[in-house]
Amino acid sequence: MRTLFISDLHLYSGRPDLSRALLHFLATTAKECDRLYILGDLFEAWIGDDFIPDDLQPVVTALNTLSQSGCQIFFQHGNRDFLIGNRFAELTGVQIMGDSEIIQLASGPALLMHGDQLCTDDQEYQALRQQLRNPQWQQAVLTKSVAERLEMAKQLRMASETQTAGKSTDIMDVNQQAVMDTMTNAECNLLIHGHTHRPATHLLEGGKRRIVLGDWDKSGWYLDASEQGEHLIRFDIN
Ligand code: LP5
Repeated sequence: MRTLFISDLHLYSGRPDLSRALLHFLATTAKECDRLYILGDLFEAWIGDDFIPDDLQPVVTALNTLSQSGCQIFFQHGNRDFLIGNRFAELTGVQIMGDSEIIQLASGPALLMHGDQLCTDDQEYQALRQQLRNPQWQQAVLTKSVAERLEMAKQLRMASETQTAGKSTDIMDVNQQAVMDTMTNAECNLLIHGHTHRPATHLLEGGKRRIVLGDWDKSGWYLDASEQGEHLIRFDIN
């Protein structure tokens, strides 16, 4: 069985090259796999399934085509697209997973997360996350007009850009103790996540491994998992 993982594509109208790269990836590499896991931040900012920008429609169609062809596609929310919901799932054929899920790979169980939950030193972010992930808050937000939600997303992005510029890179990385505790509680020796945009394979104490997916920018990244092991692959976006 071949399983692929991607995350942090941050698709939006300003980067049509990233959408093109994903369409190519879905029609070629992903077409050959059995399962595709998207571990969050597929989109730069998702304000609700009732607003799908025209230039992102081909992505929706391509996901649907791939899932119809027999590849199972799974999606985990990221900190940019936590409002993706059931309508998106229906349109694309993707299955929405929980924020922390264990799956079986040939090498054993693997814990999948977006990764933002593990940045526990970033207390301002964790406080914001609690609010943004609150179901009552989300329901109230989704009753607002598209224009209001676009404005809220803009304000949030501006606040985040200002704040992250003043934070140390250590604070914005995962907390090592949180990683070890989370893996131990899940009884998994392999953790796969994105969010930090620091692609790498980390060998940890006790034979544990943490694989970090890369964001798509000048390069794209995917993890290829099969009976031959797990391989983090980089490719040129163009
Ligand atoms: O996203 P990134 O990688 O730049 O930074 C993240 C953390 N920031 C976020 C915020 C997102 O970028 C905002 C995304 C908005 C898109 C979806 C909106 C849909 C809902 C709204 C309307 C429908 O996740 C950043 C982390 C960083 O990762 C590293 O882990 O540090 O966290 C912050 O910067 C949080 C700040 O420290 C605290 C921000 C306080 C914000 C106050 C809100 C003001 C405006 C409110 C308007 C609703």
